[in-house]
Amino acid sequence: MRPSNTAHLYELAWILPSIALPIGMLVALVVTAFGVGVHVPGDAGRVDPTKLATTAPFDKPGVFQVAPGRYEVRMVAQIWSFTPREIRVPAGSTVTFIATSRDVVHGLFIPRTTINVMLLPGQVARVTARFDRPGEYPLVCHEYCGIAHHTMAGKVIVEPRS
Ligand SMILES: [Cu+2]
Repeated sequence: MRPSNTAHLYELAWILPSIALPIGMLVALVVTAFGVGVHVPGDAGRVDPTKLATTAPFDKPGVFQVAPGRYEVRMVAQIWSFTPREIRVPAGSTVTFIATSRDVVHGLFIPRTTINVMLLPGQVARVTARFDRPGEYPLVCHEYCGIAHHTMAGKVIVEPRS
């Protein structure tokens, strides 16, 4: 083989992965966005974090049934707790969390679901998950928010359908 042919092969060996890698990344992006349903939280609005006590829907935090099998959790995070701390829904419910932070950056993470967002003061996060399996789901802050960050947690209790 002449040296020029070898150089040609080396060039091809470099070009092919450089085409395959971005295609692979694009496929991974499309699968996570449309197949698995992982999204960047949308801009669900802004609020004044110093006036949450008088700003709807955060003036009445809690769990609200909005339709049969559909619930809305209006949640406020603050050092070092979530309000509400405990959420009870029947199995098979679709739950939308509308959440924000009163003070510093917190996180809202529920393992084994698609709920995983940062809660920024003044920024409203809106995320939805379906809870099919009965059981207790921990609800944790996964953004370091100060000395008692590790105690900041709550739970979602999914009750079996009667
Ligand atoms: Cu926190």
